[in-house]
Amino acid sequence: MTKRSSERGSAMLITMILISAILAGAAVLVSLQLSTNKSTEITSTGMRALHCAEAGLTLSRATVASQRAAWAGNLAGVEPSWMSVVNHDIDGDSIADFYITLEDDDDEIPTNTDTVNKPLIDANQQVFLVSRCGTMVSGVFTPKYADFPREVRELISVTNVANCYNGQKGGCGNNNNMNK
Ligand SMILES: [Ca+2]
Ligand SMILES: [Ca+2]
Ligand SMILES: [Ca+2]
Repeated sequence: MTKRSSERGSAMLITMILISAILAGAAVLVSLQLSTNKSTEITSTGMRALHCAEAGLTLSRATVASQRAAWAGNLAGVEPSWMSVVNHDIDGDSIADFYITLEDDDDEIPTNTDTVNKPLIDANQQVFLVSRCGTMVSGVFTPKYADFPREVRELISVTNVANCYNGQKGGCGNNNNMNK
């Protein structure tokens, strides 16, 4: 092999190494861009699902509070029938966007004489309002955004005594507070 052809071989090898490096770099850049786009999309869909569930909370809060007497019998994970007065369609496509249920808090433990929690009986005029983004059809819940079954909850507290607050002596609604 002449010196000249040896130099030509080395130059070609270096060129091929450079081209390979450039191609590899380009591939990494494309892959990074794709994954950035994907994660932006995931974040934005997740946010939409969360906002949808939060809208359910906001729209339902007043109705749930006003139906205090009808909480009983509606603590088993099914949306109360009286929730139908609330418009469930927030984007105007005539399909309900959220599903509301009530869940009792652990109100029999440990302050009352009951030692067993009774999730179907509200003993302290407090329940969780639970809002899920999606639609319930024939007992099957389908999240509005398939991979984002968002759910938000808020403790709703209602008392029968006007202008009463838990910090005052005797508590609120005979629930006995810490003040003596
Ligand atoms: Ca809708
Ligand atoms: Ca209970
Ligand atoms: Ca309760």
